[in-house]
Amino acid sequence: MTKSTETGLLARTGLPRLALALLLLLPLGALAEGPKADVKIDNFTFSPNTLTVRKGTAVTWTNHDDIPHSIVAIGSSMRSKTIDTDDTFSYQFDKAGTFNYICGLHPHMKGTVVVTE
Ligand SMILES: [Cu+2]
Repeated sequence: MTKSTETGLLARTGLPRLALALLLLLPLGALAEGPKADVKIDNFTFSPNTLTVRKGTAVTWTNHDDIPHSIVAIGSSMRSKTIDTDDTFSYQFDKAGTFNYICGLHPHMKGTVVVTE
């Protein structure tokens, strides 16, 4: 008798605890994610061509062309591998400043990321 009562109590107290744990985990997960922004590569053009983001933003480039591209920053270490069709490259900007970049395969393709404090 006592055993089944205990099990019933556990079932009753266990569920709210699980719900509470999930509620606590969700905001933490959202914080870890941080802000995000996207740049499309389409028809040999970065869009938006100049992207302005807050410090800490992860920018993702997606290649919509049927030929590969890459992202090579001028004067900084950011450099992607070759981005094939429908592939992406992400980079988190942790410093404020203006980051000019080109496509490593087509250097006439130019873009800018402005990172604000
Ligand atoms: Cu290219």
